[in-house]
Amino acid sequence: MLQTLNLTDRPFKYFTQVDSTQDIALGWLRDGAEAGSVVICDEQLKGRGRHGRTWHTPHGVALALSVILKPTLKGMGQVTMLGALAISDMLDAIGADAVSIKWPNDVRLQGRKVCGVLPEAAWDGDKLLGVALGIGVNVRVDFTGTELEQTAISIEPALGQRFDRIMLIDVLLKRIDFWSQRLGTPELFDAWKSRLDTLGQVVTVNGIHGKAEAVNRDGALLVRDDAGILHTVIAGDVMME
Ligand code: BT5
Repeated sequence: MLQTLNLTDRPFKYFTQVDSTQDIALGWLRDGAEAGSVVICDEQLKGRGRHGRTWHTPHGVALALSVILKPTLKGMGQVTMLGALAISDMLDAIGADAVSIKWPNDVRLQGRKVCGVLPEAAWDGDKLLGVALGIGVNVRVDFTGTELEQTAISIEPALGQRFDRIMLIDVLLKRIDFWSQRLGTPELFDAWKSRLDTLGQVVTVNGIHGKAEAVNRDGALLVRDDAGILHTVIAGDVMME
């Protein structure tokens, strides 16, 4: 019941049901929303992931929000890292263990996806207006019998405890503010890198099979294939063995 949400320190829009918080946030950005503004909802009908995929957000059992950021062009490359880090910090704060980030944008709890991060930019010609950082977190989503049963997880069953979604949003927004002030810094990059569970693993990504050796400063994954050639992977879905 997010109706009781009281965010006095930032502009926000709240909806019980919306197609996607990203659409609202991108429209708001074009209408001049300030950095830190947030769109929150209880349910999404057309929640989206990357490449037009669907993000599952049933009523009242998840966090679905879009935070407006105004990064510099240099900081843009770290917005996904920022989202994944802030969520990881929130999970730490509520006592979760086995929290990790699967390159590039999945936050995992006990090896399963608990959260997805989707940054989308709004431009006016070649001028960057800002970024809508979409975040979906499973709080008590029941995946039983769905195609996500083996890969997804929710916070409450994992921790065996009930959590107030407003409290979670409050902690999360504070961590987003913290990392927003550090966009473009080695501190943010190092914190993100230290949480990756992908490095050192044998992976398949974009048809390349090999060892995930490192990430570069732009967040790209460096994979050495079985013939010894090093590939720089900018985007893709990693399968780990
Ligand atoms: C993501 O995409 O992980 C980004 C998800 C961002 C969602 C937020 S919610 C607030 C804001 N408004 C939006 O409309 N979106 C953002 P991707 O890496 O492409 O992963 C998508 C895939 O994750 C799907 O194809 C499913 O396999 C899986 N998936 C869908 N819903 C899930 C869920 N609730 N928990 C775990 N996995 C899920």
